Amino acid sequence: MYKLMDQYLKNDTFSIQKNIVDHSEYTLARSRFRFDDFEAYQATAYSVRDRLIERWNDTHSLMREKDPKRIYYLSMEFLMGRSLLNSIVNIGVKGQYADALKQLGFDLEILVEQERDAALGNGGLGRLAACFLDSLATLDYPAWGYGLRYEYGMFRQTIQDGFQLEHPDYWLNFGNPWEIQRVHTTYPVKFYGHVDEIQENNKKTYIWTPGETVEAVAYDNPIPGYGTKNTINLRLWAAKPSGELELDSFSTGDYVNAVLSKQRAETISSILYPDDRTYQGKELRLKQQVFLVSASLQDVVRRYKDFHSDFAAFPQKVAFQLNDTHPIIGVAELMRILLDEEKLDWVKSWEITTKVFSFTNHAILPEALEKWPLELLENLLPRHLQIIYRINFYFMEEMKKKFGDDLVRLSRLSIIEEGEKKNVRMANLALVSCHTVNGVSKSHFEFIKSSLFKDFHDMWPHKFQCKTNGVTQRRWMACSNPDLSQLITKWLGTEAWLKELDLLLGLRLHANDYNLQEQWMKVRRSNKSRLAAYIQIISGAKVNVDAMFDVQIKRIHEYKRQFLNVIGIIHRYDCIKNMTAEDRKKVVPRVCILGGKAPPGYENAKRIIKLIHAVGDKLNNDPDVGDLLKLIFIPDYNVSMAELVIPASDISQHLSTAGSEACGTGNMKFAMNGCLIVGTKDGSNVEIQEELGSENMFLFGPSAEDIPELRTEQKDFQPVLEFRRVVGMIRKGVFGNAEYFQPLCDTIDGAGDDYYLLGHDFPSYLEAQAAVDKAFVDKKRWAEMSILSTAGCGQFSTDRTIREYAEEIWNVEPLRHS
Ligand code: 26Y
Repeated sequence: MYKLMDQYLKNDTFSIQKNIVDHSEYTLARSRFRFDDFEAYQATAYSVRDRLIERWNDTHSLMREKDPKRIYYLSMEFLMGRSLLNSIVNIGVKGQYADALKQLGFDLEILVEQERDAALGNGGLGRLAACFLDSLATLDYPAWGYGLRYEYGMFRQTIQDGFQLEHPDYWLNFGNPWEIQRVHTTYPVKFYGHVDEIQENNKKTYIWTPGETVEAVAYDNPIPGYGTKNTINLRLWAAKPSGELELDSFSTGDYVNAVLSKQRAETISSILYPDDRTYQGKELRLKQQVFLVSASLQDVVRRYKDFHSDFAAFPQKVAFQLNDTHPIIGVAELMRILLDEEKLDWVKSWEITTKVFSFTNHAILPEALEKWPLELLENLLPRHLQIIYRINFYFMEEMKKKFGDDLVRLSRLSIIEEGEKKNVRMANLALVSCHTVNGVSKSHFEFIKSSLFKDFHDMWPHKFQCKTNGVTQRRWMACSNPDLSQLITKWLGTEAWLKELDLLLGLRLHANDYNLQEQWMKVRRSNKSRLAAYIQIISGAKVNVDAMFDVQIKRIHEYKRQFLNVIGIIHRYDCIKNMTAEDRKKVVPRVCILGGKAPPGYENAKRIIKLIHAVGDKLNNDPDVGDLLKLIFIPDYNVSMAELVIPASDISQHLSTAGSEACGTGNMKFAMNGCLIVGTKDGSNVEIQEELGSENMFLFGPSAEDIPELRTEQKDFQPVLEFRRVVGMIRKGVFGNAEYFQPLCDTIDGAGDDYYLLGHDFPSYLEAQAAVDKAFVDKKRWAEMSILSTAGCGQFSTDRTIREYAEEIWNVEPLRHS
């Protein structure tokens, strides 16, 4: 291996541009950036990649030999983060690489940080897809992920004067050693044009003549499992212009326009859409969805046909999981392929289609459900719209038989939303055509059954399942918290927990053991020092490592209530200011750390970021406060940042108003790493509490069932004095920018109805925070709680989630290498 890397290091093809200015803010900030390190990272990555390709080839051969049922995970987002460390941990060569690099004069830890994050996702939904791939590979499932190779992933966030600025994420600029371009694996994806109906052998046949064809080219990313040879594939599609276009224009002599349309075609896969929760009908986004599913389905059908002469066995060989409704247009696309290209009849095509698709819902807000204007579909996908109409026609006929003239119900069920402007409801299409729909936590499952999709659940309860999310312990413990992982292995006497997370339960036996507690807290402290050093580099602030690190990192959103956190911080500040010197001695010092990106068009989320900075400026520089309270915002939150912050957190906050977070997976990552949770009775917080016990968590506030009534009572509600005082301070300009913060303050008092119930939950939030302070002082008890938190997390591995999907939804078996 030493030789291999040495050879790569000397090889000219891997030398890179020397005048790099902005490789990565993070590495620059750490002041560790050396060109040598970057080259060494690349050499290492290529050498690891060679090993991955070998395993990938073996896996592929085995699949071809055995032809098992395969699972295809279709997702518009895969938030992969970095690959180097994860790959060498999974294939079991981390130690060897670290040694070899040392001999060459490099430090693996530093090289790892040279890699740019593959940020092809917004947040939870995309990261879940990435964790799923890790578990699918580890559990030996014959699986592939399909997604888009966005040239610009999630925007890069910088902060200027406390305001968020968005910059394009040029993550591919320095090459991507983890992908293999398959120049010969391309498929045409068609858009626009018209459909002709012709008679062929006494049968109506539909011929779609597209107005635009874009070629999809495959890029493969090998995903190695942990402790197995199984290496699955993440195939990402990039758009390249189709040759046909050029020919057309060539014949009309319009060379310049040919080149321009070539450029337009390439924009399809150029940018990841930020999730701004309320749905926006953007044509390009729909084109991206079609592009993903059409290329993927053509690829799957081709692979199937290599082994089978007809489609009878298709449902026994193929399962598609749709990550939310984003790829649901795939239903119409598969129907089109079967009807128009494979010449199957409607009944057969529909039977096959409804047996292969299942979908996961991740939404709570009805307004986040995608619906596309009928006109848009008619123009962009004329043949698909015909198919959707026909699906809806048969569905409505069936419903009429069932519900007679209950027109209100029929109109709710219909895939087509009537009205002045008609829409196609993608969730309804999914519910009609998928054999299974699943929620992502117990509470979310109850919600979709009783509210979001009630009509469908009343009719087809058998279609509904609950699959609580998880996270992979390989990335979120073994890679990001190696010292704690080693300690766990030492005390459990095995590293089998990396594949069977339930084994963490064994830590309960030792939670009270002084030796474990001491070692545990020592590791946690050294993780905190690492984070403190980073904070000093980015902000200049020196934080006290023995203070409580109180963290909230996630996308910035009103429903996630970072604002409640800030109001709590201001209140704490205000209390400290008004204390006697004697009382100040009793205050438990805290470093409050926030991080997250606001969707670019979401003004109130951006105001929250500015407020965090404004409050931080004030209290961080107040000599009365000193080390008792600090507020730090970490810019450009992403997967790698989470890997640094999570192992260093004492408490983390998960404050969404009950009934608004579908699941939440950040909380699982924190809890696994021994960080205690302050949270509401929402999403997976509730399930985590069931496992850890309420004595090891700080849950507060109402349950989801109480929320509708509380909302109706809001008109007459008067928040407590402390809450009003804080809001008054913001309004009065104590933190400057009084005018800019007014609209934010209006959402919680005065003009606003405090939809997210910050005022209502504030007293119980303060109680929870007071309980945290009290607990933190008792070091022994805190260490025990922290160990018990990790011990109780066995359920929250995606290994458990994936097994449930495999057994209860996909009906697929592992395929083990001999
Ligand atoms: C329509 C579009 C622009 C869009 C794009 C992304 C809409 C939604 C999303 C992303 C949603 C998402 O990330 N949902 C989160 O899924 C996680 C995994 O299930 C949950 O843990 C989390 O609660 C939920 O907010």
